Amino acid sequence: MKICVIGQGYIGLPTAALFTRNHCEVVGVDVNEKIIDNLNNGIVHIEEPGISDIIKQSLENNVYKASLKPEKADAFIITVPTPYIVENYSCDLSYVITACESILPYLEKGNTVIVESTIAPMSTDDIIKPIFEKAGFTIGKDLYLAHCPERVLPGRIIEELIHNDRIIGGVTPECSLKASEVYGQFVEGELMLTEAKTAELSKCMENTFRDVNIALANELAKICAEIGVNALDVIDLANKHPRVNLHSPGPGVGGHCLAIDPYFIYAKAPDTAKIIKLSRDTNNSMPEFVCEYVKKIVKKGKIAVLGVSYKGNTGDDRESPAYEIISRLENDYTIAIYDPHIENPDFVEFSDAVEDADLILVLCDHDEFKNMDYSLISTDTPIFDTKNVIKNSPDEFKVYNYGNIYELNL
Ligand code: SAJ
Repeated sequence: MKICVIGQGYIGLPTAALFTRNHCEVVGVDVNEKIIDNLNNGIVHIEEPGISDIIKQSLENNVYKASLKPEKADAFIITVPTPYIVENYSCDLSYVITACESILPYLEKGNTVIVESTIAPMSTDDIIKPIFEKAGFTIGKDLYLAHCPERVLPGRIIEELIHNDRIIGGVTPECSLKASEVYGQFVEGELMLTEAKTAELSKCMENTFRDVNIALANELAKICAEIGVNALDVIDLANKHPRVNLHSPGPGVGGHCLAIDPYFIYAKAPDTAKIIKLSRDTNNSMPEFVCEYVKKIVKKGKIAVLGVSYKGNTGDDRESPAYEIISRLENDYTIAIYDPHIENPDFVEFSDAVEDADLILVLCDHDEFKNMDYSLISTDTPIFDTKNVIKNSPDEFKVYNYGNIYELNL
């Protein structure tokens, strides 16, 4: 089977790599000329275990090539970004539409087209399908169209692409069958056949489920701060119930999935998606809440911010709530940022960040913060750990977290 994968990013490249390892020929298409040149020379631009070796081997075996242009193939897989439109939170399909249009000259009867990018419910039926119909194809008869969202954890992408169950949402049942034949080349998890709109909403709801649950945990943290209860103990104890799984409060929700996908649903049904919107608002309110308590701990001086990634042990700071917290504080305080996973000329080393600091503000659960070098920190400097990552601080340090910030109101 020959496959053309449009978009050679975090999902497209590993997907392309796995097809080549399973006896398929792959053309990986991207608009970025440098990425294409590098890939054709075996230089991989994403940091993900295993990919580089597979791509090098596939280049040697002549089963992979990167290109600025699509080619004729049996199946086309679209893995391009879908940002959200800031004014109305709806899903920006422009890259997906451009990608669909770019393959039109190469499409032949009997081909399968799969959109993997996360898209708002109804996008396949209302917007993507007409692109191919206008070009003369009859979906389900001579062209097979499906939405098959990815679900992977960075750092484990290869493993999860192979083993995770996969939603296959065809525009017609024939489309689902054809798309499942494509993924059957390497997926060992279950291929769950459904309609495109169900697949779209399932993907958005997976991330919405987490966002809503995190909002509940964040609301609990606020309630506990107000009424004087240890929120972290409440969560630990409630979670001993076999059917309860309270999530963890934090400084807000970042990343390119949880902080965005719920809006795709909200934008489709704004009068009805009340819990979803309120959860987004609650999570978006956390930076302000963190700053309110920072001000209760220290009125002025230097704050050492530890960690600005949206997620622990990654260098990914997309939509990170840390940046809103910093911009809310920087007028009143001197801010020194340390993040061992992000290279930024404005950031400083740990020792420089904590030296003479009036507050250490932990905004990310990188492993490095579990065991910090406390000898570099003055025992007079309070620590506010918004991710509950610090477990073994020496007794002489005052550590605030969502378990005890209510003390600041007493
Ligand atoms: N967070 C909390 N409290 C928690 C859990 C997370 O505040 O209890 C915060 C994190 O600090 C982070 C944000 O939420 O800022 C998102 O982190 P995450 O690890 O929950 O999610 P993502 O965005 O990295 O990855 C999600 C995953 N989806 C689900 O778990 C349902 C992943 O499986 C998907 O592949 C990915 O979105 C995606 O591509 O959609």
